[in-house]
Amino acid sequence: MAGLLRRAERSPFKLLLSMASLSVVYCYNIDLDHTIIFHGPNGSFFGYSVLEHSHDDTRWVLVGAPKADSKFSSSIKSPGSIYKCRVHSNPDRRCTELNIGRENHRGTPCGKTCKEDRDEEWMGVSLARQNKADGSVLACAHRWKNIYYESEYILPHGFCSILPPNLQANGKRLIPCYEEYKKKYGEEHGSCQAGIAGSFMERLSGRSIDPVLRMFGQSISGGVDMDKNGYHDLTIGAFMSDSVVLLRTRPVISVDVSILLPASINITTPQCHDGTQQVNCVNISVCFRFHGKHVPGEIGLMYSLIADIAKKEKGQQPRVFLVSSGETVAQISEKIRLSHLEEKCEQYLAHVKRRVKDVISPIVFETSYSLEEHIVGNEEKELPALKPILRWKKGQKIAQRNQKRLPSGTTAMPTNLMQCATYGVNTDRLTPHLLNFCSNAGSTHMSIIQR
Ligand SMILES: [Ca+2]
Repeated sequence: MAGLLRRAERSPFKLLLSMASLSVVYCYNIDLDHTIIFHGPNGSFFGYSVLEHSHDDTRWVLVGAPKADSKFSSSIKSPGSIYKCRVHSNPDRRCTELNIGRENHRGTPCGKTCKEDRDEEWMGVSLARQNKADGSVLACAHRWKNIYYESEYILPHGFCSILPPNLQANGKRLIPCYEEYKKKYGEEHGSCQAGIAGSFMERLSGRSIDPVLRMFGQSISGGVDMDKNGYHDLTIGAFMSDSVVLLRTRPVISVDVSILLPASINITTPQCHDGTQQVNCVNISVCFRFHGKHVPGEIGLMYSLIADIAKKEKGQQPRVFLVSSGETVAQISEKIRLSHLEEKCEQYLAHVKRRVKDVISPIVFETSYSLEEHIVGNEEKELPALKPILRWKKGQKIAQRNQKRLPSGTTAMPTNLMQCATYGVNTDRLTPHLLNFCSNAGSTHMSIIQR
């Protein structure tokens, strides 16, 4: 631990980010390239506690600095303070001390047998909020003392303030361990003290956060969408370097891909010409669309269309070839740009090889894709839109094989090939087949059945 802290002092952010990257295993869509860092006074333990707060459409990072001086309590010795740091419209990442309406002299009455001593009270040792939007904030100082019986006893009751959601100075005071005329502690004292210093930490232990991260930034706060991109973000304190880091969450998008093929082709009259002779051919449409929350601008998608992938996977020659710039190829790679929910389709032509031996096994087209650039017009410099990532299901390839979109209630079987299906050839109802000897309507033909 000592070694860790020494390293932290030398290069606090590198260490913090390397630790944060450990947690990427769990939070794979946390962005580490556009961190927002707030700093506090040196040696103030700024970041000992942190809290994401939202009020009236404004987002704040609240930071406890329990060893700070307070400008609102200048005659008190380092009582600690709470800072508020605005997320938007704050290019300099400035934080200002919150006036929580405390007294500025020793011995202020706080009850019938209560006089407060705020010297080094550790205000900001813990911060918590009501679990709802626009909730109140609880800020505590566990070393606050009652000096009413000063000559006999000093009673370190601890003190909390309940701050209103608008963070104004008219909060409620709370001295949970104080009882009138009581000079000594009973058994219950331990638990009320724990409530002051430990409420936040108890809440933390319930979270499944990387233990290494917690060891470094003992404070962490989440659950609020700090940059309004539709996803909750994470704020981590690094009090040994008097800093707090806001890590934003990248949008997650899903891409819908459809590969559309005709219902069948009649091979008795080849429709295309390959330069030397007539060949059978098929038109293919590949359509793309993406959806996700709050993805402005356009995304670039790199994709490949592969013909007869099942044969290719077996190391065999494909039976159909895609036509690209006058050449026949087994695979085409291209790029497309899409905006949110906009569907774009590309048309391709494939030639069926002459004298195909295997006319039974299905012909499968596959499109694989990956995310390229994210283009946002009028880029906001302060909180730039984060590049989305593709939703990735465990064990799933980012690819789509041909399926036909059908009007609901219909079956996909082409009617003129029903008889072929009864031969038991077309068992895989989702893939097209090359078939022959389908004697339907008295003619022998070779077909691609599309399901
Ligand atoms: Ca967010």
